[in-house]
Amino acid sequence: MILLDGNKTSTEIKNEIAQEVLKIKETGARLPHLAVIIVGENGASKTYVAAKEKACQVVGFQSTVIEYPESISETDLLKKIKEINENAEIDGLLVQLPLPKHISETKVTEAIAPEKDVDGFHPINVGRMTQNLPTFLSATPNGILQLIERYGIETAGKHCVVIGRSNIVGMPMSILMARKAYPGNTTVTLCHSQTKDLKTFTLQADIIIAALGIPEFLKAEMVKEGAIVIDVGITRVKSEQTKSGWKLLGDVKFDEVSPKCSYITPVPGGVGPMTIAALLKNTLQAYYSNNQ
Ligand code: BQF
Repeated sequence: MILLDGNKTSTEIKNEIAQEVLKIKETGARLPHLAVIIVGENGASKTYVAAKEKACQVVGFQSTVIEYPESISETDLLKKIKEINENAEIDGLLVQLPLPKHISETKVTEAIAPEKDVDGFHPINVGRMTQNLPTFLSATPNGILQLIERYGIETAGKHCVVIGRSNIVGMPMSILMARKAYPGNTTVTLCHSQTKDLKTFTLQADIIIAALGIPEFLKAEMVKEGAIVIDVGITRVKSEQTKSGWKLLGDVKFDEVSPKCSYITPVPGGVGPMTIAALLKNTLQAYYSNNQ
């Protein structure tokens, strides 16, 4: 069993980006700049935004975090997005999800200029992804592809079972793994909450991407010997073992599944850090494509 180390791989990617930033600095040009908007007091969201801000600092990007109270109106939020869209000094913009119920995530997503949409959530960018056109691949799927690529894992002709059909992970992942590309060229089965007898599918999988958001859902009896397992789950549960009082659980019962795997991602330290690295990659891509 080989551990797909997201901490190590994301550090490598961040080092490469930091090198690029040094080259940019030498030319005297302005630096890549990511703006993040966060609304309300969701603890997990705050952690994620802090991780993104820290990562920008590590590679030498400029970053701006804009915090609004839960009470901000949709109109005011959309106004701010428009202002950032028009700000030539900012390359990438993301609005941390989820948003409070009185704000439409669809309207917000569609308000972000597609060329600054480093999360790749705008319908234009999702459409471009499905057609294999240049775009921003959303951070989690992009991070997973990076991990597969950097470990040199063969994918062509394999059977990839994706569990979960969210707009953020399952749906794009299924499309990306079916693309005529590397990583890709797999035969994809997209399973979800209405799938009957899920186990018959997962047992046939060479690659399983678990993105359903149910902690420790995937058990050893559901996995074929030698399978590659990518765990996208990150549910925070209370724990007495950690200082913070929290621990992260994946969608995979790691202790029993990992001995059967050829490769598997841990949680934490697997897909999570790759998501952050992919966001930085997208921001650098936005910088280059909007700047020349
Ligand atoms: C790790 C996210 C669900 C909903 C919205 C490192 C992150 C997580 C885990 C992180 C995530 C998940 C992010 C680890 C960003 C990934 O060490 O395992 C980093 O910060 N993520 C997000 O911004 O929004 C989410 C998951």
